[in-house]
Amino acid sequence: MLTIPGGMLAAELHVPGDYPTLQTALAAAGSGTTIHVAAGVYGEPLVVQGKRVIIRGAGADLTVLDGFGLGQRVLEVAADASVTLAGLTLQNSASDGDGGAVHCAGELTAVACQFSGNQGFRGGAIASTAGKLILVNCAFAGNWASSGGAVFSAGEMTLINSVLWGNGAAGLGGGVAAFRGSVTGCTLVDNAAGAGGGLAVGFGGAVPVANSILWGNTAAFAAFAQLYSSGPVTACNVEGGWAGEGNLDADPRFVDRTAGDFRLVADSPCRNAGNNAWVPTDLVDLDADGDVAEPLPLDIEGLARVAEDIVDMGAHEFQPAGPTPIDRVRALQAAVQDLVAAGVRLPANGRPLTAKLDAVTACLTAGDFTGAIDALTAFHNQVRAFGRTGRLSVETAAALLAETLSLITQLGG
Ligand SMILES: [Ca+2]
Ligand SMILES: [Ca+2]
Repeated sequence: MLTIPGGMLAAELHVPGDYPTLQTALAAAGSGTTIHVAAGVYGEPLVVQGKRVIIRGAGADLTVLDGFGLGQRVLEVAADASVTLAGLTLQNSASDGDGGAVHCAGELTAVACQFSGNQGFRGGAIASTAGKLILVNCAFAGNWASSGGAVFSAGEMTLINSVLWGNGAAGLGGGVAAFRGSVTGCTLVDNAAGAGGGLAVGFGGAVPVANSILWGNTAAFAAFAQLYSSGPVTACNVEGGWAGEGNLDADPRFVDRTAGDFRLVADSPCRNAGNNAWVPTDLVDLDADGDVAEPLPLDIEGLARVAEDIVDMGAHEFQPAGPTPIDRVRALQAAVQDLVAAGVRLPANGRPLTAKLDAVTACLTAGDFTGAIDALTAFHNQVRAFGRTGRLSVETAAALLAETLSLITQLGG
């Protein structure tokens, strides 16, 4: 039990450990409770009223809240309630009303959740009718509604780092229909609608869309196949093109679109084509470091959100391979120079070491890996000699030797 401001106790409950069902745990939970739901498939219609709760699964692949196609939605959030869903899948849920899986009149946050095969009137997966909706690192696939195939939001919606794939709506917004808020770092592919196959946003208010990919979406109104919006669209890859700073119209080159793998290949035009000014803040503290004001640190896979200094378009950041051999030699040079600058007394200001590293760089630049390995071996022996004679401390020599041997291994030595 942790004490939180106001003297309340933030309790932790476990299902099925403490309570056999989610319903009974929710009924017993005080405001501020986190309910941990073990791996498994759960089929109970849930209602949350008058409290703030966190429902945390074991991971979206493991903990499933299933509607079993019975025509009852999985979760109802009352106007006086706030619910956070994390690490869950909500699937096969349906309702004649708004929100096939979740209807929210209060506040809803979903982090690292999947929503699939849900169906509702407005919002096949989620309808937020008045309150606040925050969606981070979520995936929506195969949801259907009259408008807002996956998500319908009449209130404030913040949609971040999420994938919307193969959702559909008869009217507006095959992926999402939203009145207010923002969309950043999302991938919307192969959704379909009457208008706004991927997104339909704004309706008079401006909903900025940034750092996102809208590709392969379709609509009866072909001019609005990807997007139906009067708001700013910045640093997005939109099939067919869209006006706005930094926008592209180029095949995004996903790893495997037909399999729903929307990671970028190395030569994707979306790599390093986003705008860092649009990276949102870490509202939900994805990295659990207590800092919610920092720029979002992670992408939808939990990898670095900004790699290679510039954010990518879409929910997935391309992760470069490790440093090149030349980068590693430069780092060794810098380490030697730092030692000299710090007053470590080496002959000729460390020239016996740096000259050997210069030879390594020359060989690498010429493509001579055998020569590079020989020069690295010479550097290795010189470091070891300086370690033996006490010119380098044991720790410093060991660190340099370890990096040198690792680099020799990288070069095939
Ligand atoms: Ca990048
Ligand atoms: Ca954080």
